[in-house]
Amino acid sequence: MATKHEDLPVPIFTSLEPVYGTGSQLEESELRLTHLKSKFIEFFTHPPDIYARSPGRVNLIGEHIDYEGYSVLPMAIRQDTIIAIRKNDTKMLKIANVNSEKYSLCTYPADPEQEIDLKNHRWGHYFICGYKGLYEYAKSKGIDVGEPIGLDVVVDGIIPTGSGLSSSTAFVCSSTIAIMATLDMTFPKKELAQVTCECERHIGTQSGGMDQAISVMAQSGFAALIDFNPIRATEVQLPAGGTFVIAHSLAESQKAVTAATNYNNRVVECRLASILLGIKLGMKPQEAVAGVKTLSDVEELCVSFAGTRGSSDTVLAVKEFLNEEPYCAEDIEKITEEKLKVVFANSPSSLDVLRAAKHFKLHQRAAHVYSEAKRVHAFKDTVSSELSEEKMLKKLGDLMNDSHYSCSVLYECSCPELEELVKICRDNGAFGARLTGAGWGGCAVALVKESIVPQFILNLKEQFYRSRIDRGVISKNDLGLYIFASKPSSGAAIIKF
Ligand code: NG1
Ligand code: MG
Repeated sequence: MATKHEDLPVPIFTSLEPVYGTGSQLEESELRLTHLKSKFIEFFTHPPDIYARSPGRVNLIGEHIDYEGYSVLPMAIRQDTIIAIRKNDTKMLKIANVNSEKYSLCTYPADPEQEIDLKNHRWGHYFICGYKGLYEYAKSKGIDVGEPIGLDVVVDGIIPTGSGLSSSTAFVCSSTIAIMATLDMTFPKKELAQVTCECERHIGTQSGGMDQAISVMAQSGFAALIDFNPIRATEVQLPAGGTFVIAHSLAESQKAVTAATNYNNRVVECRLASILLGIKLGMKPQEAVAGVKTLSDVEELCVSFAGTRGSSDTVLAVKEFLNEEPYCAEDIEKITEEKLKVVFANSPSSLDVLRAAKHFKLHQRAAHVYSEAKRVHAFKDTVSSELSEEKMLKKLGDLMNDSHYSCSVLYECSCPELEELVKICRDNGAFGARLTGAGWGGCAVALVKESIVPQFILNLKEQFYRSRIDRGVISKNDLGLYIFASKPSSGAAIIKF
């Protein structure tokens, strides 16, 4: 049997064409690498040994379900983060950025055991996520990597931050891969996808593995259905007549900073919803508290329940057993027969959530997760169906619209700017539009008929961005960073340039 690409290591290239294609993109990338190299020499007086790049992604459908164990369907975008790296003998990690005005030099000890100071967020922390995570992983596999080494590093990232396009993951993955290559280690891509997911959790978010999986494993020209436990990527060919347009709402979502009230809050709510469902569906409270981690853990119980009503719909159990009114901690503790502080005793970031939360919307969050998980498979099935292209695009658009509604109303991870943007996308002829990534700001993605893309982008510039340029929120010259069409791009690579 042919080896699957996910079983292969991250590719090593000596030229840029296989990564960036031909034409103007290639020229731009060559210039970028030459610039990165000269910056490296400027900072450290010698050139780097190698470069590693990892792309951002846009999630087409399947939002906030990866950490619940459900499959998602993202594609990599061309925008990426490149790390230039070389060993030093100072026992320090010196992390510089080509944009040194915005990101000043960060230094850390070359110590994989160091704690990341989460209360004082610094941009260099994401590199340390990779450094710590990789050493931990090597140790767990019994690989002898010798004394921890110091590193000179320069970062060049072109994914807008806080945009829901995984700038953080591109940074963590390219860092991890650069360090891995410097230490002469190599792992299959699917293993690296898992490792980098664990690396990024050092920043304090209880992330699922979607972003790392697509960033590491993407294949040019294809979106991917990503499954978890174990991680797997299946190529998905998108219909040729449609293009995904990505547009930034210009509301920045700082996920690492707002984790306790936004992202981790939802992870905790999903865990509580799954424990309660487990108990209502027959598990002993103690057993549910100890054993149930995600909504996918109790899916079978929900399906059996639905069966008694002649259905297979998991949402039926949610409707039957979880109240629509928000729960307070005491309501939940009556059912779990355990203090929430005890349930989450091993997770400091969950305890932060408990301190910040007034109530928990378990019905709504579980209804979102179960229905969104189904939409991902409906999307995949539609793409491989025999429908005419027009009908296929329409159906995909409808699924995207339903996903957005669920994110907005049930999961409450939208914001006014995203609502306005999604509406403008639909008013201008998109088959469908939705927020993408964690939400609470960041980008929307719209599925648009290929032939109207230029006009669509012009209309958005006029109807959404013009007033923001006039108010000085962004500069006209930067518009290309905030709205662009994207085809599925290639995954991580090591470059010896
Ligand atoms: P963003 O915030 O777009 O990088 C996050 C998570 C994903 C996934 C989505 C929501 C990280 C690194 N990524 O993405 O795993 O849960 O939100 O679908 O935290
Ligand atoms: Mg992120």
